[in-house]
Amino acid sequence: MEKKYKRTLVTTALPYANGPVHIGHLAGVYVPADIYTRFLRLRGEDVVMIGGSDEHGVPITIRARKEGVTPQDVVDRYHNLIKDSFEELGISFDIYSRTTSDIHSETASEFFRHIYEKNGFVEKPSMQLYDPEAERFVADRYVVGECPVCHAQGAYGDQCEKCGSSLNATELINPRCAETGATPVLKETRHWYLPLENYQEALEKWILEGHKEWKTNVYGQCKSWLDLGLQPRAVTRDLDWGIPVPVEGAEGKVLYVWFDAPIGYISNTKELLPDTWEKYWKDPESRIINFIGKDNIVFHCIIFPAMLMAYGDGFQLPDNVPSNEFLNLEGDKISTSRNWAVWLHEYLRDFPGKQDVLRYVLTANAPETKDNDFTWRDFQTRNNSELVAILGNFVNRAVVLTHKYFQGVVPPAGDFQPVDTQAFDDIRAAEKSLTESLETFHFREALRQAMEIARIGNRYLQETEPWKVIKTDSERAGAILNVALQICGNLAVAFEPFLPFMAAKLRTMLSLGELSWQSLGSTGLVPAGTQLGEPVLLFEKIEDDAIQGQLDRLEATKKQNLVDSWKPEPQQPDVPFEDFMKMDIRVGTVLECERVPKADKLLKFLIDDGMEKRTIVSGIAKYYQPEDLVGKQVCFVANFAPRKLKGVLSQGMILSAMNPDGSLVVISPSAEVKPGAQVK
Ligand code: B3M
Ligand code: ZN
Repeated sequence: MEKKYKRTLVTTALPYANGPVHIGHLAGVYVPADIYTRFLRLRGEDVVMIGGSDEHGVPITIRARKEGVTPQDVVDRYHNLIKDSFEELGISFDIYSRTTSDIHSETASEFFRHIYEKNGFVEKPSMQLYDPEAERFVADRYVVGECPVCHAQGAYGDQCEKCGSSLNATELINPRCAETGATPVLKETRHWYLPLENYQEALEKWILEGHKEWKTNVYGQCKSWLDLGLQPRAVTRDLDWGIPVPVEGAEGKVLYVWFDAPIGYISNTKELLPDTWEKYWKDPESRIINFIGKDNIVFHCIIFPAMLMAYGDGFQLPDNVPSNEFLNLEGDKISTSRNWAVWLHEYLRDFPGKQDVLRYVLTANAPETKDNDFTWRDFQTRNNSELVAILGNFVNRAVVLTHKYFQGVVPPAGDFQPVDTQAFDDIRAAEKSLTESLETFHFREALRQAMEIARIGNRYLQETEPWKVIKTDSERAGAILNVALQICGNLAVAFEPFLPFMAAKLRTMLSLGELSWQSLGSTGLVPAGTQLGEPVLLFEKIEDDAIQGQLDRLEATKKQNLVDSWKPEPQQPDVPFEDFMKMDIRVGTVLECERVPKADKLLKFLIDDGMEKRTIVSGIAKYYQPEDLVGKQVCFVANFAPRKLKGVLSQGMILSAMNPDGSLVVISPSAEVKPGAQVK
């Protein structure tokens, strides 16, 4: 339900500090949250935007063990990298903190203790895998073994990466502890559970009846969880990295990362606003909006709200939890472990000064209602034919012409002619749906409407042709440019949430002061007589070689992944020795070698086989220059029935070995032998 509100708390999911952030994170959470927050600020609303790194949990310790460093080293490195790159992209957090801060561990501990003291948890024994060698409990992720589904070796206790099945560590065949190699045993442990079933009714009422306006993916996921019936959820773990469980008899136990992380929103608000944080969380006239990824929906819509209810004390539940679908990259799922991603810090290095281009492309192509694909070609096209050709071009024409004809001084407005009125009517229509789209978290559509204002500007100049009018009627030409500059002023407002770097440049060019969203549609944003700044280009064309560089890097990653994940094919069934003896494999010397016309894979060999000469065609043209093979000795199957390949009769087959990427290497004897020698 839309509610009247006085202030808004915007939170963004806390990224794990176990790696840099990539375009998937940006498109799903941070860019939309930033657009929304900037929009509210521009409207003059009271809004704070809260972010931070999630520094606990198994992903951090896995990374640390892999690299042989401490978890603290890992989170220090990535927290700073993530924080700096967000800032450079213009994600305008009021605070970006971290869950290893003192204020966070105090807040999270107090949160747990308060619920504990209200008897809000249930303490229960359970059986868990234990590493007898290291003498500690092991998380599912730390147990490896044979996948019970596809029988691949090296499946993790929580998931098989080969077939994608999600698993329980107890299902693995031949399980071993990843760290010590010991066979894990089941051992009794005790944990505290939040009895979610006690909140089932309240959650149903709040979401299913009260928040039908949430995005269908969010509402749908909540509904299916609720329909299944909620179960108690463990909120503590036997681990050594995390916030110690702050009650007696809990040695060696820490808070479950999904218990502590969302409390990070509260601690970070406290850190930002030590005196006034409570009104953002507890005043019914405040609104809380959680921007999250779709894999975090249940935690934000079911578990965290249940925690807040359990705590009580006036904590409000979120008003909306906007969540996008996933962004893919060049047709493939983004994956940190396969390095299949565009990393923000690398983008900023490779495309300096082009923060807005990424923000634009990720918004124009945002996976709002379905998974979407990021491609470098689309990135280039959107820059060159939209940002440069439509937005940049319009602003440039208006400002350059004003400099050319009026020394950069904004000429007076004339009496409006129908074409002028029409332009402003069109802008007001675009502005209306722009505002509505922003209010309802439809950022793609909002951006389209902002871009529509630039299109209106281009159409206006096309129709009014001030470069012609100036020859006969300089007053009217001035009035036309006045309108064009007012459209530029509108663009500076409309684009500020989306492309803040461009908007700042444009404001300087137009000598505009503080802007407000309410001035959108205005015909007097840039007063007559204003001296404009020097014209600067808002966007530059992106050339093919910059794009090719990115595509080459991805290609190299793909190859590397094939090599890394390569395993020998399983062995073929046994065959009798006589079958092998039927194959007549021999060594021959290459006398001639050339490409087969119109067949880009094939090479044609003339081979000295010790008897006569024979012709053999082989599909290795991609991997060899024909002249490099002349004089080499090769092995070939001599007794295949001859067959025609692209019109050439091939009398045998040259043997080669295949690399993980599919490339072929010809097999040669390790010392020279007589042509015709048999291979046995
Ligand atoms: N760190 C999961 C993620 O990065 C988790 C979000 C926490 S939000 C409180 O997707
Ligand atoms: Zn499997």
